[in-house]
Amino acid sequence: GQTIYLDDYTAPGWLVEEVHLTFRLAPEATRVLSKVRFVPNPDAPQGQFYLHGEQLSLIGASIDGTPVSPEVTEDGLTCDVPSGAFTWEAEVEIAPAKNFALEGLYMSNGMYCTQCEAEGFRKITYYPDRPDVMGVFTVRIEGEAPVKLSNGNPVREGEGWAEWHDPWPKPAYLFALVAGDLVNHPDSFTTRSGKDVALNIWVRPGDEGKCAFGMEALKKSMKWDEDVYGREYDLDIFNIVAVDDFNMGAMENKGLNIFNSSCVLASPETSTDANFERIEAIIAHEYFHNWTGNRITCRDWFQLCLKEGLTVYRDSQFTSDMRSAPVKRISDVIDLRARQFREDNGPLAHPVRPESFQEINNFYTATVYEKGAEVIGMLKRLVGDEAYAKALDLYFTRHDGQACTIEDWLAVFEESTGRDLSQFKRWYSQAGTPRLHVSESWADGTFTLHFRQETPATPGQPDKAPQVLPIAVGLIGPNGDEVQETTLLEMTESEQSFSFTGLGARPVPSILREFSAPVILHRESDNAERAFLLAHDTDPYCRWEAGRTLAKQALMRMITDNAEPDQAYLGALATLLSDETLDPAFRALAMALPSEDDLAQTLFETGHVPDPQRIWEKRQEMRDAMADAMPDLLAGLFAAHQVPGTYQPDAAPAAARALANSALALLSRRDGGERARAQFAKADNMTQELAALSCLLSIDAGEEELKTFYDQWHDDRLVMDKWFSLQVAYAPPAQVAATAERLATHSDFDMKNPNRFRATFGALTMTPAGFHHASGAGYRLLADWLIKLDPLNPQTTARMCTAFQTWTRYDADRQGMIRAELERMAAQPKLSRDTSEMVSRILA
Ligand code: B3K
Ligand code: ZN
Repeated sequence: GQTIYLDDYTAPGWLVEEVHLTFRLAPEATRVLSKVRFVPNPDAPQGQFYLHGEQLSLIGASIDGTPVSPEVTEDGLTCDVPSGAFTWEAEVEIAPAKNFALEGLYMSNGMYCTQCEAEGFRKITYYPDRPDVMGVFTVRIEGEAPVKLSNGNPVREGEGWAEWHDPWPKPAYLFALVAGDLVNHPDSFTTRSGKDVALNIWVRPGDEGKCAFGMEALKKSMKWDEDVYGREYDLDIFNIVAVDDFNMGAMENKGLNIFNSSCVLASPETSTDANFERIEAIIAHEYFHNWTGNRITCRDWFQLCLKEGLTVYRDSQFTSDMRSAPVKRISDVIDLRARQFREDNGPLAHPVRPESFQEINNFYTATVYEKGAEVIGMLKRLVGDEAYAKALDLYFTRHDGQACTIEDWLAVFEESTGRDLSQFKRWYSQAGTPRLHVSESWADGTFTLHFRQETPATPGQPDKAPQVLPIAVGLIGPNGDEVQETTLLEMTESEQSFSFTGLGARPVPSILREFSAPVILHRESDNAERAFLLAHDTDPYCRWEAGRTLAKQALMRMITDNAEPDQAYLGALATLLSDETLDPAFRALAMALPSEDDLAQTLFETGHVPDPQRIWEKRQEMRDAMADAMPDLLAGLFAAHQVPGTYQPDAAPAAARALANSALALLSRRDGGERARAQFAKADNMTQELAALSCLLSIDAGEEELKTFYDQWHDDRLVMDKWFSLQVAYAPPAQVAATAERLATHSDFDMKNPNRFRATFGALTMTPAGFHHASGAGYRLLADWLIKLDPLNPQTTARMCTAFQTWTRYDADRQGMIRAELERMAAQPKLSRDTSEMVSRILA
């Protein structure tokens, strides 16, 4: 494949003033007429006129009304054009009903919809499909569908047609069109300057009852962005559409956000607490893109983190404000370690701003999104809240309407704070997770922390320079009182020491409070000290981390030395769980053991070859030990956190359910599933029903309940996804692959639907003892299905290849089997650019 480099960027020779599009919709033969006003870019040489275009049949083209015969290739066309401004017109034909890649214009359950980011617009018509070309779009839709939507404001409509106009210049990736038999859940919002905005969530008939929660989340997001960032909405109407077949979560098209139905439809009966929280966050995320992404967009796709890192950061601030900030921070750390550290530690490691790619869709990663957000969090910590607000105001005023770079972003911080951010900028260019080693010394009332940072080599980057690390530290005295409140140390060297003077006794340090930098902290410490921090630290993240480290050390000793479950850990956990002053959500998080994947990585890094089966067994043993060590405490927690009355998805009742259900999972290991069965039978919401069913499946029970669940929900697509993934995730390790294989033959399986495919095969890859089973059946099955999916849907196929990114951790047999599967995939004729890039990077 062809590689694109950041350094090769050149400005566009031609700019777009206006675009008029007419769609004559038909499933097999949609005609797209385009009329584009091009003007020479005064700041760049014009060069050869080039328009992107893929899988289009060109019917005809003209320039200023005179027919032309452009030179058409597989991915675009060139044409001789006048030297001044001109009007380009073209008519193309496309077949949305045959588009299973779900990129460009496609159909989902008879409804037309689009997905253009990153480079899907070129599958709709010939166009300069790059984010630094921004035009004002007018769109006419012709067809039988009763509802026809596009970006911006509605202009006119008549029998069989509708016209939309978007006054804000935008790149083609933000274009959207929807047409179908849809019903809406309407509402409205008045902006702080008094403008009325019509709000709609459009869904398939039958789903009307699942829109209210998303609508409330939208209104909260609109208000929050005004209050916190001073950003108002800028059109008369804001539409959200739910689509069943969608490659990702959602898309921020200007004024017409398109959502995977799993990320917007919610009801107590069909959605879990986790679903509700995720929907609220994604609605906010897409809405916040209206300023960070749409009004200010990216110059080129290398700058993706400019909009994604910032928007993830903004949505995490929103969730912290709506729910519990400490719980959100801890959940984000868990997620960052599970997905971003995993990526950073393997063959797919890349900088937050990548420097080259073959297929940009492969770079919508945890590194660009979540590490990109961490970088902004560090920046805010370093400059302070006020300076952050000032820099953001400058960013919005200076760059409104522009396509920008990371340099533009950092410049507003440098100018508004006077800081030199050249070293900080390494966070954007250097891949890999820094390891931060710390040791301590104590003499004459002075306590000193000695830090050393190093970042392991990553593909293409053998040597790493020191980064700017904001390290938030507090000190706790021997009696448990905080003697030094949180202070921010700014580390810039490879090795650096910081002293605290005038102390009466040697303190215990609480380091990396709030997880102030995305690093792996190495600190020699003993169980007694960790238990002390678990009991006394005032920082919730550090407190949780102390417990996690205790659990991890205990599990590591069980795996490597056959040790018994650590009584000190179990005792400390029991103390924490009994503390009624602690948020139940925090206690539920403290109860969760480090994941199998986390343990595998830690084993690998400490010189062991991880055995997935053994990791699974030892975790099970630890869970049994937890159940045995505190039966009364667990039963008490379970009983005390039952939530009476009507289901509410808010943080407080959700936290109570989380704690009760964590207790239930352990209790079920010893009560034969009695409590879980009772909960399943009386559940009136999906959180309780699914938790009970999971508990039963995890103890090899629940056969009956699984059937009941199917009978109850077989008509609900989103709940059926849960039915598929649950069975794979809770099968005994030796049965995981066989279960996924059997489910793929079920009449409700549909490989063309990404949600269903991920429910089945994503569950396989996220069940390590099953996926990595020594038989190799998991690897074979996944490769078989990825080979089948690739010709239909390259994006989802490529994304799921990441299951193999940890392969070099494992033993020679497993490595051999994985390599063989990757090579078998690589050898497929006509493998997509997406998948071939992923496979070759993983194998490299
Ligand atoms: N910007 C989209 C993601 C597009 C992915 C293209 N493969 C959703 C989001 O980040 O909000
Ligand atoms: Zn985004």
